[in-house]
Amino acid sequence: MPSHRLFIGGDWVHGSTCRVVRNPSDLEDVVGEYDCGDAGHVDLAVRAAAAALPAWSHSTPQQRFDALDAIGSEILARKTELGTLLAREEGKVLAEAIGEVARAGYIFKFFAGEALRMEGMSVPSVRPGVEVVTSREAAGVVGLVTPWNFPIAIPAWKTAPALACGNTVVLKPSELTPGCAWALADIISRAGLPPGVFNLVNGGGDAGAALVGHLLVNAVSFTGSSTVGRKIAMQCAADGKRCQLEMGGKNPLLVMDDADLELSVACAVNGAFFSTGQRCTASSRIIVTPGIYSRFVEVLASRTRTLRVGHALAPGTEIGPAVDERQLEKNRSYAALAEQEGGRVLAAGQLPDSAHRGHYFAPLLVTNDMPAARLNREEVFGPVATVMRAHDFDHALELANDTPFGLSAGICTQSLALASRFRQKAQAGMVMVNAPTAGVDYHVPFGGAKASSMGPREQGRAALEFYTKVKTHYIAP
Ligand code: UN1
Repeated sequence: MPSHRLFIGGDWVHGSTCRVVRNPSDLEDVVGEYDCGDAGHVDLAVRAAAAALPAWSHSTPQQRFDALDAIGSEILARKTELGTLLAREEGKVLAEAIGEVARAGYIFKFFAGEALRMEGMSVPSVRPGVEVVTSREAAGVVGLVTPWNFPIAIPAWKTAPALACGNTVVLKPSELTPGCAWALADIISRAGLPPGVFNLVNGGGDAGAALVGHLLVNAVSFTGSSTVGRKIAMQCAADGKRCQLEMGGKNPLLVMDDADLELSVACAVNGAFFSTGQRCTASSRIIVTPGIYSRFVEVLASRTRTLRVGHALAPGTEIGPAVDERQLEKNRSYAALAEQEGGRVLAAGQLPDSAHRGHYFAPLLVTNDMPAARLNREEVFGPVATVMRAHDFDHALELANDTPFGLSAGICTQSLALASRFRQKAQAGMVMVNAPTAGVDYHVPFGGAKASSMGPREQGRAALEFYTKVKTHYIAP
């Protein structure tokens, strides 16, 4: 099988090493071989992007619209094929994987339109006869560093606004999921963009660090761990680059006495366990008030036990494998904390018969009422959720906000008053009422409070704040 190359300056070029990706559902299926680049490849890609910037940043909005719209159409037309690739590569169950690919397609279509709407303002000047207007210009060469858990949607939601605003791009996706990024690059390579406008360098942390630290890169957008995100923030501050960071979450889902039982269980199962818990928006702390506690826990526990864990491509699978051995071990080490930290296992899912053949981990539901427990503070990134008992709404809110993170927060209640208080007081960038904490629209701002995010929001029109610079023009008669 020929290895898939890097895309630099409009050419497919060899990397320095090669990575064989295996399907985490069975460890046998070879998804593909992908070249990985090093700092030298990153340098070539950034230089190609810098050379392409003057022309692309002055291309017509129509040209950018046409390219992005065509990319979106192609992604949508191939959503089943690409969804299958995603499921094989990352282990996301097929229906969710196809949904993610469709999301990527719609993101390109949404940002195609934004290329036509890079609006400025006209403001009366304080000086007589002077006219003041603002316009938006491309931020420059942007470095995009993306994670494995949404291996096509996140590259799409950074690349599409970047290109729409006239930036040129170097994408460095996670080394665990180079296949989806490669497929996206392949589609982009056929969309008629000038060479160097979009570049792909698959690779590991060294390639990412080279990209972030490259002096010709003007802006860095990153989604991933807090540890790496903070290093990137420091590097960008030292270099004077703008940066946008989307990091972890420890998202609470509140279940109030008056909540609809079935709906709250569905929200908890979806938020905590779907996508194998591998979402920064996962509901990892489920906070429940006394009037519904025992009924809710009983139904949620029985649903947890019957979740179908298995091969991501098998019909009926609800929970796929962990992405790799490292994540599987991480899940296991947090599972071991359940009892060590004084909690109790409420329910565990069933492993499939073929569990030894993939990175499978059974969903785990644990009680732990201690806000200081590691299970209530640290992001697991696996299908592990704690159930916490709250005395009442105020206590539930206090527990919900007692975390360094602040990405997403949900409440299940039939009370408009409680929902409103929660929407006002939750320390989170996204608030969900009677909906899971995970699963967001593609055309509205995405991002968190506190340690979850830094810099301007992603997605929707808010993304333009990051990918453009404002210029103010004073025109005297
Ligand atoms: C979603 O919940 O629909 O890495 C998207 C993540 C987020 C994306 C979540 N950046 O999980």
